[in-house]
Amino acid sequence: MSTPEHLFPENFWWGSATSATQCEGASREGGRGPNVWDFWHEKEPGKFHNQVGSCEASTFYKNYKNDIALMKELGHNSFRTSISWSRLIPAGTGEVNPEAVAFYNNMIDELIKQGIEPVINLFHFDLPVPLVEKGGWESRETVEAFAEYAEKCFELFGHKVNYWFTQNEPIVPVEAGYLNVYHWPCVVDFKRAAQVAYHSILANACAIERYRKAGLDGKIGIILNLSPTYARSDSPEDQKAAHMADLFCTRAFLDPVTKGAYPRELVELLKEHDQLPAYDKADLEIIAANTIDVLGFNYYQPRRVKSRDVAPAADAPFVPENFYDFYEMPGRKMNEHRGWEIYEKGIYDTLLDLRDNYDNIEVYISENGMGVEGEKRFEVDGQIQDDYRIDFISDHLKWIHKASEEGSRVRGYHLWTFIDCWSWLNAYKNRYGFVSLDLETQERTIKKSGLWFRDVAQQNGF
Ligand code: BGP
Repeated sequence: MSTPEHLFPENFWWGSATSATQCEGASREGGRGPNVWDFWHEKEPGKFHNQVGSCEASTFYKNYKNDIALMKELGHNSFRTSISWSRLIPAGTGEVNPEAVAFYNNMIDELIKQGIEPVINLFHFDLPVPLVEKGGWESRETVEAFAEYAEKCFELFGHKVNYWFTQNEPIVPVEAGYLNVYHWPCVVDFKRAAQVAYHSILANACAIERYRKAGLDGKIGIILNLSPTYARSDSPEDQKAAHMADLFCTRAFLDPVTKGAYPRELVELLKEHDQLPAYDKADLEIIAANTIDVLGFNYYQPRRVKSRDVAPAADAPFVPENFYDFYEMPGRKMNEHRGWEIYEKGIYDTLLDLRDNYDNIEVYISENGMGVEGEKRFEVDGQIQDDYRIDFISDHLKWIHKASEEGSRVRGYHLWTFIDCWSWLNAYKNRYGFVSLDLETQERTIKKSGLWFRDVAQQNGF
């Protein structure tokens, strides 16, 4: 093999990511309690693509051994999944389910046995129903419940897991649930959204505090979906719009977890508009004292904005989009299946932002990927020829490599996802995996991109 043109730092993580609800299945087995997705699917199946819920997902709960062997075959040295809160503690608080303890122990042991670093996340949009019924993340009680759940996970698995993440994309339950009406509870209410956002950030800090108290010597962080914000033009109005979008969508999450405090400007703005969430001084101290060791950075698309053409009416409800409008750049490259722009350089711009403005925090790409509908049409001799995915990944890796050469402490790349998995409202519409899944038979078949990635991992570059 020739030396790769893009050689990555030693011990770079090559792998993929998924989450419990999206891959495990067996949602009514092994003593698992229902989570918000089970509850919502039962109520309104029509909201989900082809009415398919996560009940069976991609059967990782039963097939984890074979799936981990497959990961090994594809050169993975690391893999991220989450623990299902409602599997481990079905009522959200209190009693621990022994079958879940056995499953997660076996799964983690199997990864270690195969030489794959287990990267474990604690919360990926999947609140247990008893907590949903008590107000979900709007309630301070959920923060406490989460801290207890996290502590239990550290106690059970902390001696063998070196990398922990508290949450995946905390902005999603906030935006999708309380502003944009596409996750439960589907309301538009900024003040409630702000409460949920604040409680998620506080819960992250409380879990970190418990981790450090446990005296474990691994690393702990959070996973954020950071979309770099680009203004339509250099005009002061467009620049201001970009600044505001960045403040609400990025800095409102990134600053408290890395610097221990919210941007002053955001606090003042919410105060002025009477939108501050309820908070407690002692809790702010917990946030200040418990910042992350490592950041997971999910990257799919940039955020492009412009100034609003029309100012919001004086009595319009307070929402972030009162301060900016989204902008579709002419000629942009799109993944039409998902409706997301593809802009590879965005990953580099964010890595440099982290290098320059966030103390060059250790970071890894915890998700990046391309969902495609109807991949079957690309099948030749039983294998999906997903050259578009190979191009997508290598185009992003080039920018990651450049950022690394320029001093970013980027330490890994995980594709979303390993085996095609269930995706929230889109269920199985778009396929993201290195490995395709036959929904009838559950048969797994490696795609062309999986084999290509194995070579990249083996050469530590391409
Ligand atoms: C991220 C989530 C994942 C995954 C991915 C793809 O935001 O962390 O859970 O689903 O996006 O998005 P989607 O499934 O909506 O196509």
